[in-house]
Amino acid sequence: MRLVYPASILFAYRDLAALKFEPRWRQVIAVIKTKGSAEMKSVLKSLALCAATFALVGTSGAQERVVNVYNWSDYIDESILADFTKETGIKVVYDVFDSNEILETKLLAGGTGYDVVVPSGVFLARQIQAGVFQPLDKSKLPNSVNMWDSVLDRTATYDPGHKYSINYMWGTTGIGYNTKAVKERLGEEISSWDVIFDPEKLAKLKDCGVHVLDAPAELIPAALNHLGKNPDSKDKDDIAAAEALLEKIRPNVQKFHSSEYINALANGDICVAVGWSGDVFQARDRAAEAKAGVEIGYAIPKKGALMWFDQMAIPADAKNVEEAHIFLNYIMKPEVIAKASNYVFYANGNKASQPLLDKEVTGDPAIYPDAATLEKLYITTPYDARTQRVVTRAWTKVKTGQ
Ligand code: N2P
Repeated sequence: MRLVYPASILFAYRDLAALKFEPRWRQVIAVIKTKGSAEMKSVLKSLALCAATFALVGTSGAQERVVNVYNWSDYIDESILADFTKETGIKVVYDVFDSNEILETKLLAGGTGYDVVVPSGVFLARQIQAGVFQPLDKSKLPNSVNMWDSVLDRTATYDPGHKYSINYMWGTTGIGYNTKAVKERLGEEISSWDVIFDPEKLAKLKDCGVHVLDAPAELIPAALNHLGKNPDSKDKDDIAAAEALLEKIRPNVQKFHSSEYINALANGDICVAVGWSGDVFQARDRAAEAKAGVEIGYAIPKKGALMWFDQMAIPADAKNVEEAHIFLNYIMKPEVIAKASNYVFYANGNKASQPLLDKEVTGDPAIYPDAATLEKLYITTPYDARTQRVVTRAWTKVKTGQ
């Protein structure tokens, strides 16, 4: 148990300790020790014991409370972290990643040092099976009442009963593009995956720069969907067909990377990126701020796109479990998560936050999909270990050609 003593007591102890070393007090103590009555000596002993106790408790009480958070890059308004510390006294050590695979490798190895991590639902599901997380103490999460049924129903596929996770944000995997550069080369804006998966079309964009997410669990389903197959297929022949299609596009892809495309799009360094909805909108925002004439669009292609859910969970070996719960509960405050969504342009799973969202966010069907958009979105389920090996091999071949 950690005791936090009021500052006044700690200061009194500090003054007492300082007095002890004053020459005058040293003399008094020496006199009591040699000539004092038994009663005086016992008072002195109690005082010394008191001081020692305060010294011990004082040190641990002054220890900083902390929560170590590992989240996706470009995924929060950092003033939220400062506000959290101001409100709770808990410092946030915030670290970022841009790939579920990287997070998963760390989680499976254990001892990450993180107290809160944010895998996508598909990955969370198999990490739960692997015993990577601890069950949430729901009594410490009263703000769960703010969550949205429609997202809870979907995320229950990955975490039944939401025993281990809360939703942070959700979004889609589509195509971000420089409207002018694409129009110049293709004569039209982007509305279909053909632009990516038809090598002839993609070749026309090669000169202005193409990035693709380094996310096999999202690109293989996108390729399967384009081929008219089930995007969630685990069939190895289907995966081989997706691999063959992806290999054909590689010569026109400048980079497989999952976060550089935001600035690259915004600066006009690339003209197309298979990317995540909110990230592309952040690129659009950065481009507008730079006022260099770059305009960015985002397409959820007409044949469909992946809808994913990023879930906050607490690793089984987290050290600051109490603080992690306080953090999760804070994130579920409507005004906090609304601030986050307004900043990163991703939808969240918090119903009570909706009246606080900017119109630009709620009114955009590429962020909060309307019924027609929702119809086009598909979800996926986890790969079993064997299929995962096939997918990992396929992806290495796609990226390296070997
Ligand atoms: C944030 C990207 C998170 C979406 N930059 C991927 N799940």
